[in-house]
Formats: sequence, structure tokens, C-alpha cells
Amino acid sequence: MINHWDNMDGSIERGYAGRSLFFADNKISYDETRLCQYARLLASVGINALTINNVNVHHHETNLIRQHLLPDVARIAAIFRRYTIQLFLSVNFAAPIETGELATADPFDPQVVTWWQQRAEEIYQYIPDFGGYVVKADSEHRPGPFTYERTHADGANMLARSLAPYGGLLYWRCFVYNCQQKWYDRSTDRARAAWDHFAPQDGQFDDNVILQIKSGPMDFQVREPVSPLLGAMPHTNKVMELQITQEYTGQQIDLCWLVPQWKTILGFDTQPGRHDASIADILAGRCRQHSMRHSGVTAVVNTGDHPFWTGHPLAQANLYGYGRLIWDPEIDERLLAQEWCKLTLSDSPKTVDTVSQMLLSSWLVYESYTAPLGVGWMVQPHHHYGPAVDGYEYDSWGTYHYANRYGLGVDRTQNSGTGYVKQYHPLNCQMYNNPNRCPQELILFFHHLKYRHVLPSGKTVIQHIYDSHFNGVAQVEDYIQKWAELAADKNIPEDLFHEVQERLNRQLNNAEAWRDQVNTYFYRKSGIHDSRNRKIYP
Ligand code: GCV
Repeated sequence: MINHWDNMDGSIERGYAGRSLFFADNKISYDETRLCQYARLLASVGINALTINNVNVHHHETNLIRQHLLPDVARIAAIFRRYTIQLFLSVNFAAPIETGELATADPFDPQVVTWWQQRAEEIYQYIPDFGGYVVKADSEHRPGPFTYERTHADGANMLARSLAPYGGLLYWRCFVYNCQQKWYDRSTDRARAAWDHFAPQDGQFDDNVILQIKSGPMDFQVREPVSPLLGAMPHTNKVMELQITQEYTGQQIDLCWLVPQWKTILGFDTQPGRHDASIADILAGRCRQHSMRHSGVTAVVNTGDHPFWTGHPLAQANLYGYGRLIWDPEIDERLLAQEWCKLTLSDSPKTVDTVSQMLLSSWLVYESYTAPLGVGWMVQPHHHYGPAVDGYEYDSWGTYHYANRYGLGVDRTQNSGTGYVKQYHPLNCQMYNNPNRCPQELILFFHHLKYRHVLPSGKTVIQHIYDSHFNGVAQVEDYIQKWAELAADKNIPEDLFHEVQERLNRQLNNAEAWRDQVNTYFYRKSGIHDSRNRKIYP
């Protein structure tokens, strides 16, 4: 499945490829030819279902399930149906109130129940194979059952029962956390929130409810551990949500091929020793411990009306790779990168070799000049592009690095920390809890360490920060050089060539800004010099 975060005014939340393919001026508005191409494109990589509107369902979008808009929604559904792609809608939990028809959205109120039943009846008259709803409730100021002191299961089941007679499904998102916490409140850990809210409700959701769980416990950072909730709740349907759109990973200006990240996530073993409990096993329904009727993967998509569909032409490889990988999590990422290059750019061996190498290294390169060792969130607030080391440090979103003059990182260990590690299987818990066994790339996600702490690589934390930020910039310079050498390949269309070139130059500016701000910040905090005496502004 894919999820569009498109708004009816034509904008796309976290969209980096132009305007919506479905909406403009608060109306349904689309280019039929382009939408047919889009449906074909999605089908070609194995997408079966999509939502067309943002999970933040505002006033106009609330009406997508009302009779006056259903004929237009049905026309879009018909285009996708030709390619066997099923249409879903994101809905507003408070729709009965938002539309001015009821004074409550309490899931236990019989009028509310009837209201949703009537909506389902109407929708299925227009769209007999309508997929169902996606719901973001009690999350980032969106309404939900908490207002009425009801549980997530109460809210989800009520909606699911309205869809059940027609075979519809209800995707209920688990991105629920306190976004108004005090930055100095060390007892609240956002990473714990999804598990704390949902795990105790295992077995309480109806058969046609599917929990939609983000891949990590925070929010699509360049590096996070895998959400422990994906390995929990064995009696509840689950899908994992990935983010193809590059909100925190370069916004389709910087090159960042996410397939290696997703492969790492899919390969994560939730119960070492069982042999059937990797994330891929669980989501494919292969883990005997998880009894689920429905499971799978969904992702926030990266497309818009930009001529190259995804803004950065090479970001197409993320959508392509998503479809290929989720059907075949064992696929060799090298072959996948080469396959995309051959199909899309050119079959010249030099081009395939150069571009596939760029794709394959790009996630680690992006990580190296941005987030050190799993700490995350040092981005510019709101839009999330570019560095701002303390941008979120004194804010209410639960996203802190806790750097002081001795060290940095979040202590999520069992005894001295927030206890987040306990949400994992005991063997994984032991691994993350111990700084000598915790994977280096996640060490500051789980531990607060001194700048002079020596990492498994043999480097100190501070030297790792300096080195990785200098290396990241050097690698982007190398991309620019390598891409320039492809100018001779006449298979690459000129406009595409220039579009990539221009974005690589912007990526270099970004990487330099990250390097300089991060290095100076930690130099000033720690007072420790770079062992190689490179330029760090005092
Ligand atoms: C659609 C993050 C993003 C929001 C997004 C939210 C979500 O907070 O920054 O734009 O809202 O996740 O996934 O609901």
C-alpha cells in the first residue's frame, strides 16, 4: 500500500515533488492521462492499494466521504481499479462534528454509530470495492476516542464495524505520543509511547482492524531502531509504515536511497533464536506466534505533479525499490539498484555502475553528515531540512539529544534510563542495554556517552562526529565529480542530467552546512580538538 499526504488545496504535507495529483483549489482535480500513467507505474512495482488524502484530515477533506464528492472519488477509484489498485480514504475521527451534523463523535453514542454506518452504505454504493479507512486519532492534535475517555480499540472497532458488512478494512495508526511534553521532563520518553499505548490492548481489536505502526519508535529518522511494537501484539493485525518521501532524509534535494535502510528494518530479528520472527516474517504472516488475518507494509509516497514524478529524478528509485523490496525482502540491493538504472537511465555499464554505487552509498553518506550515531532530530524545526542542533532541544516534541559539556545521547537503558529497552525481547534488550554490545550506529539512541568514550570502531565519540561529518562532505563532492563524468552518456536525457546536477550542488551546500554547524557545536561544548586538525570554526 502507499499513503498520499495530499490536501485538497493541492499542497502535499511533506511533499517534495510539486503539487497533488488528485486535488487543487479545495476540489478534486486531476489530469486523467497522468493519473492513468501513475496507476500503471504503481501497479508495475506491485502496489495494491492507496490512500489519496493526508492522514491529517482537515475541513475540506472531511467531506471526501460525503455524497456530493463521492461521484468524483469514484472516478478516481475507477482509474486505479483498472490496475487492480484499491482506493482507501483517510478519515477524520470527529467527522460527525466537523460536518456540523452531530454534537459528538463518541464511539459509544448510537447516533455516531449510525452516522458512520450511513457513510459506509453511501460509499459502497458508489465504490463497491472501496478498501476502507486510514485513521490518525489522538495524535498531534487530531481528534480521537480519548476525548470521550474511550480506548483506541473502542474507537477503531466502531469504525471497523461500519465497514465490515462490505468487507472494508480499518487502518488505525499507532503514532500516538505526548507532543506537549516539557523538555526537562526526563520521565517521559516519546520512544516508549506507541508500545505503552497499544501493547496492553492486544487481542481487543476486531478482525478487520489493522494497526499501522511506523518502522521506528520516533519518526522516520535517518537511523532509528525498529519499533518494538512490530514484534509485539501477536493477536492483532499489523502493517508497518515506511516513509518514501524524504522528510528527514534530504527532501529529494539530497540523494538518499532508502532501500538499504528498509532492508535493515525488514531483516531485524524480533526474537533471536526463533528463526521465523524477523520483521519481514511477521509482516508476511510467516511467524507462527503472530496470528493475523491481515498484515503487510504501507508507505508515505514521494510523488507529485513534478515532471519527474519525484522531484529529484533519482528519488524515483525509492518508489521503485519500495515496491520491489516489500515483495522480496531478500533481494540483493546491488542488483536492485542496477536494475533501476538500466530500466530508467541507460544500459551503459559506466552509467549503471556509477549511479548504482551512488544510490547504494547514499543513505550512509546522508547519515554521516547529519545525525551522529543514532541521535537524530538535529534538523531545522517545522520543515526539517538542514541543521539546527538545538532546534528541537527545548521544545515540546520529545526529541532531545541532551548534549552537555561532558557528552550526549539519550539514556534509554533499564536501570538509569527511561527503560525503553525493556520493550524488546530479552535478548535484544540485553544487547541494546549494554554499551559494549549495542550496535555502534544506534549507540546514542540508547546511551548517554562521554565525548571521550571509545566506540567499537576504536574512535572516541567526538572524533567519530568530526570524522563522519568531514567524510560526508567529501563523498558528496565525489558524487558531483562522478555525475559530471556521465555527461558523455547520450542515453541520459539532458533535462534529467541537469536536474540531478543541480540537486547535487544543493546537496553539497547542505552537507557543508551540517558539517560546520555540528562540528562547531560539539567542539564548543566539549573543548576537544579534532585529532587531524581540520577546519572547525571556533
Ligand atoms: C502527516 C510527522 C510529520 C507530520 C506527519 C506526522 C504523521 O510528525 O512531520 O507531517 O503528519 O508525522 O505521521 O502523522
